[in-house]
Amino acid sequence: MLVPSDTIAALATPVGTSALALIRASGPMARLLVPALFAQAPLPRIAQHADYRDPQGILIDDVLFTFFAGPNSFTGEDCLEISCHGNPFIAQKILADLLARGCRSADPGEFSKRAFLSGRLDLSQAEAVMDLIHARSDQALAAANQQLRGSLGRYMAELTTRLIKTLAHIEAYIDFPDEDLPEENRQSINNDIDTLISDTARLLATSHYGALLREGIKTVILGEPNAGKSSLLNCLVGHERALVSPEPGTTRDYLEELIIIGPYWLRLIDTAGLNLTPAPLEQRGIDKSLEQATQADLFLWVIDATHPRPDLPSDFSRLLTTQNTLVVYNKCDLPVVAQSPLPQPFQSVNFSTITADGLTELQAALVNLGASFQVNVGSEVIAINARHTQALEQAQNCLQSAKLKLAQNIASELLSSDLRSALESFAQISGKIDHERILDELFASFCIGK
Ligand SMILES: Nc1nc2c(ncn2[C@@H]2O[C@H](COP(=O)(O)OP(=O)(O)OP(=O)(O)O)[C@@H](O)[C@H]2O)c(=O)[nH]1
Ligand SMILES: [Mg+2]
Repeated sequence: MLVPSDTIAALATPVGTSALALIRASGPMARLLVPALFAQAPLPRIAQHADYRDPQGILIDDVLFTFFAGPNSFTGEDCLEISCHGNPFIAQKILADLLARGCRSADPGEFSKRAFLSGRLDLSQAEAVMDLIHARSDQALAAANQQLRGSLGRYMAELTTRLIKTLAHIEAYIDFPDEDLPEENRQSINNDIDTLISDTARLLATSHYGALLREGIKTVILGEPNAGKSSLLNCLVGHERALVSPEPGTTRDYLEELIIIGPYWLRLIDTAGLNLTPAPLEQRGIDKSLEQATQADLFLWVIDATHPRPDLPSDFSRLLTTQNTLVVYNKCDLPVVAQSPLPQPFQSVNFSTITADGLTELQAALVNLGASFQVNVGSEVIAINARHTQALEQAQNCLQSAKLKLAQNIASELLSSDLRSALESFAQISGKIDHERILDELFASFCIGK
């Protein structure tokens, strides 16, 4: 892979007024910039105080700069980090000066791409940097941190070693076309492929959890009109996000809010009340509720406990399971009536959005439901992303096809070709394969300065 020879520079902190801003440069010029800008020697990993002056000698700001000598830097190259006062005007002036001195403006994700190209990070670790920046919950943070420390890379390295061994086993026979694979070898190769398939499947099972950590657990609040769904959303969000009124049919269109519950990030969706005999406008609201419900991970079914509960329309009730539903008996601050048994043994809590009684129980029940999505792979929290999922699915198809060929006693060459394709798909995850397009696509989704 081509190792870059130019020096890139970018603002690493958001544009806006803040206490400090950080500008960084990476590449061969970083070492030369220190004496040129600050008349000091580039001492690695020591923060130094200096005046930043433009080429005419006019003071821009007093700054703190740190030089990192490659390969002991994030990118693996010589790097210079400059902390200035967090005024976007100052930060832009410093950046413009660095560009005028020969640096190039960094593309999105280019610092991480260089870290990958120099072998400091594998591809899954570079992606974890992005996950870390976007993590909004303890679980997302834990998964990103473990991936950054190489959890997925290690798992893939182990699978890859085993696959190479199996491949070598088969290829040993290709050189002797007259000899069939002996039966006992066929058995052991079959077992090896089986365990590779099941270990790949264990990783694939974390895909849904990965999506939940990155996008939030989609939690739809549903129930009859006036049950207190919007009040529940407001209660969980902590402010008046949704309109509430004693009139049934207040919420016509769904609305969405993100909240943190325990270690999870929930995408909470308030929906229009489900009336079994709706007027035409109400029906449109209910159609939208159904659209949301069909994509939901969790449901909060709100029941007004002051009167006997109506049934849910069947389109909705068939989506509810004991694993994905929490029933909220609301308005428990008022006199309540006995309720008919629920259609399934759902977990339930008694609640009042007025007094917030039951809030702790409700949050604990949501955390419990959230935990059911987590799939542990050994002791590690692994939560793969869509790119990993695609590569692993390809690998699984190839392994399945190899298994079939083995069973049908098809030539070893074809068997080994399937296993080689599986190997390539494995290699895509850590990026140990030369594939410029994948890299460009992947790093383009990063932010500038990262
Ligand atoms: N006493 C009492 N009243 C509540 C409680 N929760 C909601 N309410 C009242 O019930 C009425 C309806 O509340 P909403 O939150 O608008 O109900 P909704 O389910 O969103 O209603 P729609 O959007 O019309 O389907 C309002 O007058 C609320 O103040 C509660 O826990 N106790
Ligand atoms: Mg409402």
